[in-house]
Amino acid sequence: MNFSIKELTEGIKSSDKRLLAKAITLVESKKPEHRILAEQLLKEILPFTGKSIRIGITGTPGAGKSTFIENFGRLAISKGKKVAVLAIDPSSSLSKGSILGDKTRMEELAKEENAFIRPSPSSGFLGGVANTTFETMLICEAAGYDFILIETVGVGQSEVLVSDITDVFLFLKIIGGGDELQGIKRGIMEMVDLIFINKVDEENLNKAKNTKVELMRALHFMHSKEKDWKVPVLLGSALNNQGLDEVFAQIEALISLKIKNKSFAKNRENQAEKRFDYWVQEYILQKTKAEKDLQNSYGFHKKNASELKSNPSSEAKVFVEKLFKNNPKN
Ligand SMILES: Nc1nc2c(ncn2[C@@H]2O[C@H](COP(=O)(O)OP(=O)(O)OP(=O)(O)O)[C@@H](O)[C@H]2O)c(=O)[nH]1
Ligand SMILES: [Mg+2]
Repeated sequence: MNFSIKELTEGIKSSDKRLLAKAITLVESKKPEHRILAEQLLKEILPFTGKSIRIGITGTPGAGKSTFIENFGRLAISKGKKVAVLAIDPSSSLSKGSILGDKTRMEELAKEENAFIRPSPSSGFLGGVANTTFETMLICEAAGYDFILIETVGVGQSEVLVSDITDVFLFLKIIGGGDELQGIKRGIMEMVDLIFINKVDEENLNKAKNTKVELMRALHFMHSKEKDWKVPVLLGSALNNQGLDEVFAQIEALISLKIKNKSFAKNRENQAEKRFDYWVQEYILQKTKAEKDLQNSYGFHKKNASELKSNPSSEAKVFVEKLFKNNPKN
């Protein structure tokens, strides 16, 4: 690394995009020596974090998430906000990332002085990806970004990961034929704070309204995530800048309500606890792998698991019990 922690800290605080990118690369690194530096850096910037609104954006491939972020981001900038865009892509380690393609779709936003766009990490297992995205978000906050927009890519677990690190979860829906709700996992409906039906124009306005009715009916049976919050279903077009102002207003309304309900801070505390648990597991594993005396035992049990001599979970349990027994303090 060619930069000192002091230089990186100063760079972040002055919102220097080049140093911001370097700092993010550092927290994304899996190398233990980089991790030590990353911890130092995070300690320095922590007092300057926490002030942004963290927004997750999900939706089926092609729903218009990137287009939405581009134009919503520009709208937020026009209202005096600084906007950072991150993407979480659990599949990118296999596909080598589809995000660079997305970046070009955010051309206009990328030109803005007050925007920062960061592609997702290209490696790491699921929990790890969410974790580096969380730390990247802290770095962006310390750099003074007011809105952090996180695009989920693909389907599956990425929604859960993003909702685990955000304050607001937005679902972009497109009008489909037939049964509108088919293909929407119940899990997603339970996570959303706001639904935006995208690609609505004059020709499909009626269909969009039907979709809205069906969504609202489905939402009616859902357990409400936030007290006194009825998930709004909005209609618009990300491409033509229609309905984005309303999204902005609803996000502000939700944040105010969460602050009033005291759930805003509580939610973030819960999220930090999850991050803590993640790191407990990660560091135990790292330390185990680094300790010479443990390597044989670790290798032995891992091999048993890989050969399916016993259930991997049982094998891990035996190993962890050994670990704690060997500790003279226990
Ligand atoms: N007509 C119309 N097209 C739109 C609208 N929003 C997005 N699109 C188009 O839909 C296509 C997909 O948009 P993206 O923003 O790339 O969608 P995405 O959800 O980010 O896609 P992935 O990241 O690949 O999952 C592009 O060709 C957009 O121009 C809209 O409001 N109206
Ligand atoms: Mg996209």
